[in-house]
Amino acid sequence: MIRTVATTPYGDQKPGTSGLRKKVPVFQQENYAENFIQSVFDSLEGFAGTTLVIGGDGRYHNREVIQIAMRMAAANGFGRVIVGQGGILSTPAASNVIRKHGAFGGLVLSASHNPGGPTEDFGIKYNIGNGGPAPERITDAVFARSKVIDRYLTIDAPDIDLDRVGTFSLGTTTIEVIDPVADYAALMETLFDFAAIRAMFAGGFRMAFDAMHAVTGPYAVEILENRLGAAPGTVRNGVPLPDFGGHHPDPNLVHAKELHDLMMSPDAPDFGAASDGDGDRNLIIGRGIFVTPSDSLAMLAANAHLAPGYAGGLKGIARSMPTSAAADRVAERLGVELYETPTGWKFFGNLLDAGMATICGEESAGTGSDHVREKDGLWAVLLWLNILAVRRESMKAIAAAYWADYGRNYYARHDYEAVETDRANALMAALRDRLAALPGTTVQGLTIAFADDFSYTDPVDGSVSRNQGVRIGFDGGSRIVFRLSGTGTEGATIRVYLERYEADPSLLAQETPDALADLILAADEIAGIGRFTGRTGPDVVT
Ligand code: G16
Repeated sequence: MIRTVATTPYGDQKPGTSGLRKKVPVFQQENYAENFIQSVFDSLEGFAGTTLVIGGDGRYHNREVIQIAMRMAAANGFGRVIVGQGGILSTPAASNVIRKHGAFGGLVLSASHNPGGPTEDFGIKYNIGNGGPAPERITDAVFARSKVIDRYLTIDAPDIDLDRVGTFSLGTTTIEVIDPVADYAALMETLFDFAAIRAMFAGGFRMAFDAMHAVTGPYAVEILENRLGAAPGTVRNGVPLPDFGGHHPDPNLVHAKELHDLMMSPDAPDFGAASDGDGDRNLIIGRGIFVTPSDSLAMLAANAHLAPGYAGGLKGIARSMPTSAAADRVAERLGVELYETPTGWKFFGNLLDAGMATICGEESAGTGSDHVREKDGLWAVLLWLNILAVRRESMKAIAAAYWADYGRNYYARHDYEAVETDRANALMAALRDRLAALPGTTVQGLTIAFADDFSYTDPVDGSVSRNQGVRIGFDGGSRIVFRLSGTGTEGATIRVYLERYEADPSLLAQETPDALADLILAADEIAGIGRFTGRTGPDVVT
């Protein structure tokens, strides 16, 4: 029986870089999740009788919200809901299921790389029919609706058994509980040379994959160990846990330190990788070498033709603005267009749909292609494995050859986390005020060539996104970018992105902090980070 339930709005349901992310107790407030989900449905048109995909990364509160969402989808008139067994679907797998099954859209329940647990983070994101995150015109409409919402629709029915694959009913709506891994693994087999990778593992190639007790565990075990023959135990921390084992499921050098230390040890495996809470990010480490996400994007783009799915070449490459310019040189060499977008995977969707780009990437450990409309952690790992299997060289050798050929973009991101929002806003406002005066001035011996606030005009639909981050460019190609994160749930996170291009062959093997030393000092001098935040250094360096 469909029921209309009266509710009152919350004022804080503005989707950020990637959906609505809040602490679990916020989501546990009366009707909080219901309000947001109904606001999503109220912002969509023409979905009666169509299919909605629902899945999440298995974090704390996932199962509860999935039951709520299924009931509301049924009450709002969806004809079919496809949900992953156990409530699980990695973000790229959800994107694939939406596309493969011709769904109207999907709800992805995740706070990605943020920690999980009763007092940690939860999130809800709506993806459209192309499988990608909703564009701003929809997320703006959702926020507007959430501010005035006065009722939601649900249905009185017992919980669906999410642990059993099968078909169930909620009122007149069909609920299909599917194996979350099968469709995704099948897609990967179409893109990569599984036989070559299998032969490499059979030849003694060793790998460590850290699933961080998050959603990629079952995917990685099935693909790497079962289908590709990697040794049992290759996948570590492979059982998804609601609190990710108490860890932060962010595959960077801070939170995947164990993997990093292993890969730098004398007995390191040949290849190391990790993925995040919802499986869309990746960390790539070769024996004795860490490759930044920006470099990984460039190296993957330069070698993608070695994988069957990309043998025909790339249509274009897209990267987010703060991502290093390494991929730009690959695009130039390939004679294809390079697109620079604001931070947020949603900005790649139009380019991919229009066939203008094949490979996309972000400094925040996200890489992907036109096979889905989300970034895809395991995809990046498999493309690397495919390249290694064909080239039969170590990652270290591949990276060194790449830098010798293209030059190296030394790169780091410094994060100042949980800064008081007012202070962070004041820092950015002061910086924006000074933009016009900066060009031509010298800081730490570096001359500022340009200073602006990044604005993006989507080449497909003409939509404009302003204030996407302050860029300070120096003579010689070095760059500092300042922006506030759109994914945090506590105060503000100031991100400072530092980049220096080096083509001198004798300077390609420096330690990154040394190569960036003058830029790090310049960043503080230009933005007054210490003065505004009272901090003496960043909380996280990636
Ligand atoms: C999300 C977005 C990414 C973005 C990242 C960081 O990733 O999908 O496109 O690069 O957030 O954003 P911010 O710098 O605003 O925190 P994820 O993996 O959290 O979904």
